[in-house]
Amino acid sequence: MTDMQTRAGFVALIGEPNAGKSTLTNRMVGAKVSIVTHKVQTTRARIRGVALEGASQLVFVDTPGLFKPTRRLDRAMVAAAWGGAADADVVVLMIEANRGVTEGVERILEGLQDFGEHRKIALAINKIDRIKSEALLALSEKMNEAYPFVATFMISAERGHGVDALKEWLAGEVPEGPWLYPEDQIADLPLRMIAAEMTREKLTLRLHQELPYQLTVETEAWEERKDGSCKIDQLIYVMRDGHKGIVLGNKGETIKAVGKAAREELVEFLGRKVHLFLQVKVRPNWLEESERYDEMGLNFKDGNS
Ligand SMILES: Nc1nc2c(ncn2[C@@H]2O[C@H](COP(=O)(O)OP(=O)(O)OP(=O)(O)O)[C@@H](O)[C@H]2O)c(=O)[nH]1
Ligand SMILES: [Mg+2]
Repeated sequence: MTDMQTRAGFVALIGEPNAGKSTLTNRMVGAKVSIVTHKVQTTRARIRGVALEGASQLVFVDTPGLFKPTRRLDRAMVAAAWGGAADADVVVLMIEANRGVTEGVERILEGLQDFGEHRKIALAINKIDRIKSEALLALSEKMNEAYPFVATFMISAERGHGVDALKEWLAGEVPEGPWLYPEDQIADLPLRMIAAEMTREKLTLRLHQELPYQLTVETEAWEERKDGSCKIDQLIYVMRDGHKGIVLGNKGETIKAVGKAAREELVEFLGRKVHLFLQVKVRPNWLEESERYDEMGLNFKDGNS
């Protein structure tokens, strides 16, 4: 038997916030490497998840949603998303079937005009479980009139419909060459960052309105213990005293519940016992501190207006 020619490359997933990019990344990888919530702007930096398909290694680059930025953080997120697309071998634009061609999608299509020539850009219409097939065909036609996508896929990242076909296609599109990561690696993100993200996901799910957008989580210390468990200390930065009170909750019950949920997920991810300690700090100006961006995996200067 002859050895199969291996292939490997980067596949960037771009799209509006909430399109399902992180859900698709996790499904492709077969594990939760990127956090998911029903709220917009969940992902803040590029998250790499690694998947195998036949002889191809696909490095999925989950990116922050593309939207009209106002704050420094927003601008840095949008820059990170376009940067991820620029570095990729294949770009997949994800849109939500049930929302159609929104203003946000139109803005992204405009962005692709400047950027797209000589690049492989495919379209994935996601959440097809939410729309009738006639409407889906019309949407696909409209999108392909607006931009010459090299291929179009109709998928449900959550339920898995159409995902295998997309994966197989991608496997043939990445360039020939050796694999970029060891066979058993599924993510390229420091563990301390993954751990911080898990806590941020639980906070985002539990806190209302603007609060999730005004906090950040950092892993301060990670201690491996002799009994095989690990002790993780994390800091939650908020902007105001009032926010600290909300994150703590009545008698500390909110932060307790967040800690419990995050710890359970960490145990599953790491496969061992975890002691997680959360502390809330008021830091009114954290959105303007470059160190915070380094911790998030973002470029502070990308946020310059
Ligand atoms: N019905 C349905 N919901 C989906 C599907 N895919 C994702 N979702 C939901 O859509 C919401 C957003 O999913 P995410 O994966 O966080 O979206 P995202 O594009 O990464 O969002 P940002 O990180 O904010 O840019 C979540 O509530 C998902 O469960 C799908 O195929 N069908
Ligand atoms: Mg996301």
